Amino acid sequence: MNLKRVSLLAPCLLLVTFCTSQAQFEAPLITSISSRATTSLNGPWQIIVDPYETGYYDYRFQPRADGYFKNSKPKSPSDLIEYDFDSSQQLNVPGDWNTQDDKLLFYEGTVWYKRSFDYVTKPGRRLFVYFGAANYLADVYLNGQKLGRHEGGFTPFDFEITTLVREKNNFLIVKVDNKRRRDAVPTLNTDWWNYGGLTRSVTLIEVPNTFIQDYFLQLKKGSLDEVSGWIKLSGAIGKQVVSVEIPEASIKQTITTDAAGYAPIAFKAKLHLWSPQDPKLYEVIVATGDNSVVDRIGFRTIEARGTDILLNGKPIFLRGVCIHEEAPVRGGRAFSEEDARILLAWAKDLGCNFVRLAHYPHNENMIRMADAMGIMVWSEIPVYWTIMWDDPATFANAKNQLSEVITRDKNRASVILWSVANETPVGDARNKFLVGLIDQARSLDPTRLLTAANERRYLDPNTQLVDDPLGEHLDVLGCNEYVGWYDGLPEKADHLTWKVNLNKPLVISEFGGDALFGLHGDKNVRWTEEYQKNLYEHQLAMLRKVPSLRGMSPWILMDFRSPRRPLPRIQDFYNRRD
Ligand code: GCB
Repeated sequence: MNLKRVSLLAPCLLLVTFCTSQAQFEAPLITSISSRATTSLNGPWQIIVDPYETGYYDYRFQPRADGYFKNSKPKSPSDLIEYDFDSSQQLNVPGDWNTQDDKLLFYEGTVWYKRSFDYVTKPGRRLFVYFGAANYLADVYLNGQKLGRHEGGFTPFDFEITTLVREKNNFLIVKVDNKRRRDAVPTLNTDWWNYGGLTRSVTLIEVPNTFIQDYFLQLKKGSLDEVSGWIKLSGAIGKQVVSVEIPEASIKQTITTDAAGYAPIAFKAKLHLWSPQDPKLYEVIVATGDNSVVDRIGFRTIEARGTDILLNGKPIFLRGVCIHEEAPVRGGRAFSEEDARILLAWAKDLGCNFVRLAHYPHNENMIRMADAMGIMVWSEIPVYWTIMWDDPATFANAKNQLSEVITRDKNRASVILWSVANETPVGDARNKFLVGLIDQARSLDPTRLLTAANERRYLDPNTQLVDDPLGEHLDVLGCNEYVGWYDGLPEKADHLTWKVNLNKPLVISEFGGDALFGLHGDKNVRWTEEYQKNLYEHQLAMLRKVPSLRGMSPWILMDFRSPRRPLPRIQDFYNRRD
């Protein structure tokens, strides 16, 4: 080969490689997508179940250049192509695959999703594809080109596809893999169903070249009349003028960003405060050039002082219940506004002003519904049980999931607590890992309280001690206990005293016992409603005596599927602790 030609070609090849590298499609998260110009890609998608990942790896287990993401078709009858999306099965998006096809109930592995669309982007506009969530690992391709990869099953991600989209026959292909991994977040072992798939909406977002990518507008910590935060533009060329308007409160502020499109903002505002009794939301309009976002934001403060939790400066008690993201009525992963309305209405019927959304970020409908219904929320990431505390990649993953949920929900008044972990074993590596997450949460959101659901221990047979060293770094101490279920019989609660080593509010974030709906018997017989009722009576009598108790969320609002629960006729793969 002519070497001169090679050296001339090399920069061009590099340029081509650069132009089509994944980095150009990676995009910072766009927030408040419900008030953007969007096109839904929900509905039926073609799918290929691929347990051996044949569409990704060749027979030497090397990534294939001609994987399923190419959506190849035979060009002549002699061509060998061993897959075909268009004649394959369909599944609905959003939705887990497990409950849409009996064969997939226990499936853990790869499923390829494909959806075609036409799209005409107006000149001067940019286009993004936004995924509400994909459980767990998603590799995303448009028209055969890789856009990127996202890890984490419960948080949103997006890619910019402006340069790749064409007017006709775009094909968007996503490889979704829900294999559990020891180093993942969550890890191999949980107590919930590993629902796989494109479990939340997929949306195209069209915006002008310069647009409002994100903003943070909340009452400043401790202030009832000062809003403070920031605005972030994408695609800003030089300084830009941005306005923030709250028409109902006659507020209009104008600020100028720096050259990178960022501007801090602070202004005095006399606002009707958000609370469970009166969940007031204001229309807030953020605008720049020809782009505006109209959000509905509630304003309130949340603080911890001594053992009290203060909402708008006044002590509150969190009357809660835990909820898994399990769809009411139809089962499977919940995702819709209707699912959220039903679940939260049930919580309200029980007298709740608070819900713990266990054990991972729930869909945005849930949070927005809680805003509208006046229910305070504990939001959590799946740092659950036995994470690989020493692995920097695991930490980076957890930190990223935390950052994504905070980015998505930081303007929601209902969210009062970020929880960084559930029932994790005390130890140096774990403490360091979790303190790292707490620092990250505080740096992204200085307004909310930090918590975690910790375990407790026996100081002596009659004394429960809450003294997890993580407590020092938290604002609210969360604690799970199963006295009367995993820990003795219900009556055991009668002679237990609680000691807490820190002068901070305590929330009993889980307690309870299982019962099969409709199963009756003596109160000493496990799984009966009578056992469960008796357990709650003893629990409540005990908890009433805990001086720093400022909230509780029994386990759990609704039965949920779990592979850890095989007992025939009683559990049948459901955790029955509702
Ligand atoms: C717990 C866990 C929760 C389980 C529950 C149970 O402590 O935090 O995820 O589902 O107990 O039912 O055992």
